[in-house]
Amino acid sequence: MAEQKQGWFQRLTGGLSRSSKAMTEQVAEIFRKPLDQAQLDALEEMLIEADLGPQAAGRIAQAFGEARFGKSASEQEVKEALAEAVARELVPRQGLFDPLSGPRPYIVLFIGVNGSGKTTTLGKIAADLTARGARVLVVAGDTFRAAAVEQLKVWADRSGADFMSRDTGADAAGLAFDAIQRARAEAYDVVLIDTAGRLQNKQGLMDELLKVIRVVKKIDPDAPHETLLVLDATVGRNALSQENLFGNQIGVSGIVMTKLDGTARGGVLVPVAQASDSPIKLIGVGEGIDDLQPFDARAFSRSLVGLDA
Ligand SMILES: Nc1nc2c(ncn2[C@@H]2O[C@H](COP(=O)(O)OP(=O)(O)O)[C@@H](O)[C@H]2O)c(=O)[nH]1
Ligand SMILES: [Mg+2]
Repeated sequence: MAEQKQGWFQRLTGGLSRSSKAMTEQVAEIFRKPLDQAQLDALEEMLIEADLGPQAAGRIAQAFGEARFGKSASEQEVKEALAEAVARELVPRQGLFDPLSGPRPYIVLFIGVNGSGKTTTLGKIAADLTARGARVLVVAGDTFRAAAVEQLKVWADRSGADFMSRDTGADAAGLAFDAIQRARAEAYDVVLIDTAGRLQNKQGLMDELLKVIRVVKKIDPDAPHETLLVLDATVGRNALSQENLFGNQIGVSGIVMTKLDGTARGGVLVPVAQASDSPIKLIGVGEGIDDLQPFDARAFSRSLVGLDA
C-alpha cells in the first residue's frame, strides 16, 4: 500500500514538475536572506505568474509572511511553509468522485470544450470502475464527430465496458435516454455519457447539453448524479472563463483538471477551484489509463512547490 501511494505521488510530482520547476528556481532566488517585504512582494508576483491568481497569491504571501517574517530558512522550510499556505486555499475546495456509493445506475455526464480531455477522462474512469468490478455503460454522446465515437469505443473496449453509439449527427439526447433505460433494465452500475465540446456555435452547444440533461431527468429527476466539467490546465486562465460559462449555463457538480503534466501553469487550479461553486474532484496527469487521480489538495500543494510526499 505504501508502495502504491509512493507510485501515485510520484506520478503527481512528475506530472507537476514543469509547474514546480519554475517555482523552485524562484523560491531559491527569493529566500537567500531573512524574509523581508521585498521578498514577500517577489513571492506574490511569482505566484501570480504561476497563474494562482491575484487574490490567492496575496493571501498566500500574507500567510507566509506572518509565519516567517524576519526569519531565515532553508529551501526545504520555505517550501513546507509555502505548500501549507497553498493547501489552506485548496483543502476546502476538494471533493470526492465516488460513483459506486451512489444510486444505481449512477449517471455521469462529461462536459467541456473540445480537446479539454472529456473522452480520455471518461475512458480512464471506465477502466478504473470495471477493474473494481462495476458494470459500466459508456455512451458516445459526442455524435458530432465520427472520430470522437471511434476514440471512445477504443477506450470502452480497452476497459471492458459496454458501449452505445449512434450515427454521426444523431440526437445526443435521444441516445442518452435510450442508454439510461437500457442501464436500468440491465442493471448497470454506472453510465458514463460523453458529450460534444463544439457544435455550430456556443449557444448551440449549451442548448444541446441542456436538452440532454432535460431528457435524462425525465427518467430520473435526480440524474445526472454527477456533471463533471473537464478543464485543460494548459490553457491557463482561459480555464476560468470556461468554468464560468459551463458553471452558469449548465450547472456542474465537480471539476476535472486535466493535462497538469503538460504545463508550467498548474497553479491555475487554485483560482478555478475558488471561482467555482463545485469542488475539484479529479486531476489528469498524463494520457495513460492510470493517469487520473482523485484530487488531494495537500498532495497537490506539496507537488506544486516541488516537495516529496
Ligand atoms: N498530457 C495529457 N494529455 C491529456 C490528458 N487528458 C487528455 N489528454 C490528451 O488531450 C487530447 C484531447 O483529449 P480528448 O479526451 O480527446 O478531449 P475531448 O475533446 O474533450 O474529448 C488527447 O490527445 C488526450 O490524450 C492529461 O491529463 N495529460
Ligand atoms: Mg471527446
